[in-house]
Amino acid sequence: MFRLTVGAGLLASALLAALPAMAQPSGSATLDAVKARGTLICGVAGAVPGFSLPDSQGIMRGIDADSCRNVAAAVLGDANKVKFAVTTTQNRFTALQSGEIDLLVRSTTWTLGREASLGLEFAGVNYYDGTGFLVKKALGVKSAKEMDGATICVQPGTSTELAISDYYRVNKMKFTPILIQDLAEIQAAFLAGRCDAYSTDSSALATFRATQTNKDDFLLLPEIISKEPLGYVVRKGDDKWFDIVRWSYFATVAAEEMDVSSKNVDEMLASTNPDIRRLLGVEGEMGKSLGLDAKWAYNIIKQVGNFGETWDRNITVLGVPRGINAVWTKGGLHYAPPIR
Ligand SMILES: N[C@@H](CCC(=O)N[C@@H](CS)C(=O)NCC(=O)O)C(=O)O
Repeated sequence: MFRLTVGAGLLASALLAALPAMAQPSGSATLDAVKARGTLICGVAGAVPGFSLPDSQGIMRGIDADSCRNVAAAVLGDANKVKFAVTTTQNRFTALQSGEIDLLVRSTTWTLGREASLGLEFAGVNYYDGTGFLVKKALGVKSAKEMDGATICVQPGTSTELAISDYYRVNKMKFTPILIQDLAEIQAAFLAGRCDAYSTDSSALATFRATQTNKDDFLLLPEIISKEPLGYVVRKGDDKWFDIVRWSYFATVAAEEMDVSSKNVDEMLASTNPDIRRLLGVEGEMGKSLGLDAKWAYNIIKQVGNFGETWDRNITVLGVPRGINAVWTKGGLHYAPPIR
C-alpha cells in the first residue's frame, strides 16, 4: 500500500488533466475494460444455426452474434470489434460471473431464479421462444399428450429440463430424460433413436429440422410447453453497463418501429422527426447520458441493422415465421420505450 502526499496528488491530477484521452473512469467497470481492451468479449453458443454459428469463412453469424455486435458498435463504434467466446449451457453463467466475458447472448432464458440468485440480470430479450418437442414421424405421435413414458433427449443445465418436468407433472405422465451436453452428440443420439423426442427451444428444433436432408421425416409437435424469453445477460452491480446493453437492443427496435434501416440511415440524418433525430444523435444528448458517443445508435443501425433486418438475415432465411417476435406496431412483443 502506498500513500499519496498532497503534492503527489496534485501532480497526479495535473497528469490526468493533461491526458484527457487516457481512460477517465466512466463509472462502469465493464465499459472501462471493454474500451481499454478495444474489443467486447461476448459469450455465445457458437453451434446453433440462426443464433451463433461460424460461416464458411469462420465469421460468427446469427441473431445472438449480431446482438453482441450491436453492443460493440454502440460502445466502440465498430461492430466487428467482438471476440466471441464459445460457452456451453453449463458454463455460461460462471463465464459471466467470473468476468471472463463482458456479455452473454446465448439462447438464454430469462427466469426469476436466474436473475435473483446468480448475481446476473437480463438487459433485453432478442427472441421470444418456447420449449418444443421434435419427433420422428415414424414414432406415430401427433401430440405431446401421447408421449407418456417417452425418453427425451435434453441438454443439462437448461430451463428446458424444468419445463419438461412441469409439463409431465401437470399432465400426470412420466418420462425419462437422456441428458447430453454436447449439441452434436445430442442430435446424433436423437437421430440414432436413443430417445423418442429431442427437446429444446422450438426455434432451435425448427432450424435443426430445416437443416436435415430428410426433414419431412420429422415432426415438431404442436405444443409449445413454456415461455423462453432469450436475452442479453450482464453481471449485476454495473448499472451503467446494464443501461448500455439494454438501450443498444432498444435502439434496434426503435429503428424498426420508425423504418430507419442500414439502407436509409444516412438519409435519415436529415429527418425532421425529433424521435429519429434523437435516436441518430443529431439532437439531444442520448449518447452522453449513456456515457457513449452521440453516434452510438447510428453505428448500430448502419453496421448491424435494425431489429427486423437482423431477424430477417438470420432467422427468416431459416423459414421460421416472425410471429410474436414482430415489433409491437405489427402485433409483436418487441417494444422500445421513448428515446428521450
Ligand atoms: N433457453 C434454454 C435452453 C438453452 C439451450 O439449450 N440452447 C441450445 C439450443 S438453442 C443450445 O444452445 N445448444 C447449442 C450448444 O449447447 O452448443 C436455457 O436458457 O436454458
